[in-house]
Amino acid sequence: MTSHPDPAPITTTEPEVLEQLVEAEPDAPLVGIIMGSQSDMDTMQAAAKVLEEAGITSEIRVMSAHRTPDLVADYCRNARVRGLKVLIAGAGLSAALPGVAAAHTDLPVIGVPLSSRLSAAGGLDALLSVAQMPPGVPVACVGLDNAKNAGHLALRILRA
Ligand code: RP5
Repeated sequence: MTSHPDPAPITTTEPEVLEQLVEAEPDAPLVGIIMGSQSDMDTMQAAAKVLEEAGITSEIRVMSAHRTPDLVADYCRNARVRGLKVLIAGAGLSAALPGVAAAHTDLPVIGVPLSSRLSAAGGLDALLSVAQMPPGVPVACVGLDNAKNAGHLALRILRA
């Protein structure tokens, strides 16, 4: 049997605590939406729209697991203490961003594989990169370019 190191301990936010947080800082973002390139923005904004329509504040940042790795690590390591509850991460090609985000935080990470113009296989490369995470470091992978579902899943997590 193969053994894997234990993942970081999981902590949960009670719904009442979430409500108190929203009441205390109504405009504080609860969801961080990150993406590997400015070219991902049009697709990823669908997640922010779903959240906005539900009255949930999000923030959007461009950062790349390959081009700006230190920025990604800093952002994800500080996400919980800044009050974020869920991260949504979109990337195309060798889409490392969602997995790297999950490596640096124990918040739930929703990955959005994106069909880049340079994809070798119509986005399948990104889909597999996001979905095929090693045991203990989960990423919830939605469908190709389906940032809208990432927004809906984030809402369900916040309301769980
Ligand atoms: C990925 O490479 C990005 O997430 C984007 O989907 C893709 C292409 O990036 P650009 O060349 O448009 O910046 O890292």
